[in-house]
Amino acid sequence: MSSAALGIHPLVDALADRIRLCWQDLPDLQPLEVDPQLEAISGSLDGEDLFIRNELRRSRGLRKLHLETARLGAGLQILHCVFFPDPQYDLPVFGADIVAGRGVVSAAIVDLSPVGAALPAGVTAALEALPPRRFSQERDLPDWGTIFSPHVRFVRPSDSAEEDQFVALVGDFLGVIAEASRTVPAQPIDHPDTVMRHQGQLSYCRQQKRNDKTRRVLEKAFNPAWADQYIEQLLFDDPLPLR
Ligand code: BLA
Repeated sequence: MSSAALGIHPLVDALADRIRLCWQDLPDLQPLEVDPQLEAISGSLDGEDLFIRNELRRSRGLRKLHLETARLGAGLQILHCVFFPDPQYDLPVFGADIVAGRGVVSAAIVDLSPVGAALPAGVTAALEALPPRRFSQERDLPDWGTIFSPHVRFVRPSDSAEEDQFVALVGDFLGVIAEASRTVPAQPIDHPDTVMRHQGQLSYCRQQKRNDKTRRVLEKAFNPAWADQYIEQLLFDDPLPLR
């Protein structure tokens, strides 16, 4: 069956394809095991079926590449993607989230988020050199959104041209992190900068877990204990302790 027939919003589909394509550009791309119970999940919410698919990889400097696509009945589609850096590398967190309902995308967000005081200088320079991309409707960040960089884009794409722009924008950001991860040196595990980036990533995960909207969907579709475990272990798991 086609994606349209399955009720997948074309933006969710196009963006998932673009992200999978960009994975191929990452240095030393490797598989990362997904708990078989979490690879394809079914639940139900308000009498509608919920399907979730999880794909994981890792690559040089990035401890976990996660792409989640979810569909709830005919009404709600979600794309969630986070690349978590290995704290030994001076790399930002890549994050993207799209929430679409009944043919309309209500939220489309993408960022390269710092895990230190600011983004690495090379990443900032690369972001500043990107082509301008305009959207007619910008959205305000929630109060937990202090983790995002000054380059974050949070928009409601108003038509298919703006949806295409958003896919291109995500491609731009993925190109920046791919290039940075090819060239960034590894630092020792006990280096003060590694320790700081580890702390920064813990804080990124802590703030993301304050997004009640994600939790509410998962709690209603499954149950609070399941949602909690899913958020803690798959969506925003903490980086391993530095011994
Ligand atoms: C918003 N996220 C939302 C919304 C829903 C979800 C229903 C509200 C839509 C809206 O405000 O229009 C739901 N998102 C989910 C679910 C998953 C998910 C169930 O990812 C399951 C995996 N969220 C992220 C990441 C970012 C993110 C990585 O997971 C950013 C990099 C951002 N989502 C984000 C933001 C909002 C949002 C900023 C708006 C929150 C608000 O306005 O309060």
